[in-house]
Amino acid sequence: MKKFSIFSLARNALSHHERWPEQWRSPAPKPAYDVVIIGAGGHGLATAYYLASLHGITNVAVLEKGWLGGGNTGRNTTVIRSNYLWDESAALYEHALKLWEGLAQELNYNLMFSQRGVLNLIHNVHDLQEATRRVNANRLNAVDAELLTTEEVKAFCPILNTSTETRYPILGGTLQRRGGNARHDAVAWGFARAADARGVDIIQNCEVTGIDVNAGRVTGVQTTQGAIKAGRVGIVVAGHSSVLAAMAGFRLPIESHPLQALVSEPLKPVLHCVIMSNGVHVYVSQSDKGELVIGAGLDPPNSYSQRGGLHTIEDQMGAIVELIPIFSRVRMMRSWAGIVDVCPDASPIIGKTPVDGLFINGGWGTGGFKATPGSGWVLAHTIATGEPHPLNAPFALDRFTSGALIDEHAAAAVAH
Ligand code: FAD
Ligand code: PYC
Repeated sequence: MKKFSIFSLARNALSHHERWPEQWRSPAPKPAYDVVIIGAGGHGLATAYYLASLHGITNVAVLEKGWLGGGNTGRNTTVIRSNYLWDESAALYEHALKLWEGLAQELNYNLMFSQRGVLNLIHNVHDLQEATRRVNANRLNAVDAELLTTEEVKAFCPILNTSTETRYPILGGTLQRRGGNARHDAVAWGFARAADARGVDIIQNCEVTGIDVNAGRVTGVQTTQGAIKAGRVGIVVAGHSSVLAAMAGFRLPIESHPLQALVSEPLKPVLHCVIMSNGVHVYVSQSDKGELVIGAGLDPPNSYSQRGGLHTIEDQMGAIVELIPIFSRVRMMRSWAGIVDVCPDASPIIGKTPVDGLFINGGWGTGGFKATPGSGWVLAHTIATGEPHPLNAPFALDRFTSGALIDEHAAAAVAH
């Protein structure tokens, strides 16, 4: 058996992957589906998977203008946590975290989910007050959260510079031990394979160019591969939510910005947790390949270009070297950006739209990766039943007219 495996490995290595079975089909679109999901990021694919697996709705197409997982899902820095302030958010993100905890097994796919702990640093009195309040709120919501002193921060992550001589000294931190990372591409691939296996058509290189509405009801979409009819359509396009909403004739309170990240050359294991600092606007973790994965705040201009300015990266490099001086001679390998859609209260919109049968899931800003399974789960419920689940009801679009905002700017953290 061992011999066979080695030969098989060698054959596959030399065969340019010729004999590798495809993990999902590449079907041509049918003229009509029960449900069309626009956007094959993690959220769109998870929605399709849960429609099929939990609600028995399998006549579903997921339409993707590029390649699946090529948007923010494949560009994000993979921080997963559920330590949000308000009850509504804690419930939603904690639901997602619980799904993450069983997801690799459920999808039978190695998501490299690693609960290595997320440490948020405190640098000033305001940070300390906000952190204390949020740790207390988290505990009331059964979300694990700890408030650490400077000494406890140092003991948990010894490479941090806790000197009082720095520009923004570390006064403490909050720790969510169940937080961590997952392999972003694998999340898209795992959901895609599982949705495809249940009959969902995933159609790549298929851009939606129009949304058909008749008498206030959605009837289908126009695409670069032709018209497709559907009585229920979900818009799940991250940074392009406003563009798709405009096609259906309504506006969203969303601004789109580039968000950048970069990775270093690979290093031996040196950082075992995720470090985030709102105060100095930087966060870092180490991937299983050894690269430091580093991110910063939003690039301020509104833009649909998937790249940002060098000055943002320069600032984050300065911040990281102050926090972790041993990184000062590490070379950076590549940088990139995604487009994130930001709501005024830094919380997502998940639910109905002014058009009957048309649903939206967007506005996750800089923090939607962590919600991927939970987000798909609640949107699938909403599309299947026509009504929001209690978990996503507070995140309706009409909160911007009712005033019931869910202000998570502090928890959305470093990037806002
Ligand atoms: P996407 O993966 O972007 O999927 C949307 C898809 O829609 C895309 O593939 C796009 O091509 C497609 N699409 C758009 N328009 C059309 C159209 N007209 N027709 C067909 N398809 C269309 N979140 C965290 O929780 N933790 C993090 O650490 C984190 N770090 C981040 C770092 C960076 C640099 C960035 C950019 C984002 C980060 N995020 C993070 C945010 C997170 O990536 C997103 O909130 C999340 O991935 C959104 O998932 P999605 O499936 O909705 O979007
Ligand atoms: O939401 O935790 C987060 C996050 C980290 C980096 C970008 N977003």
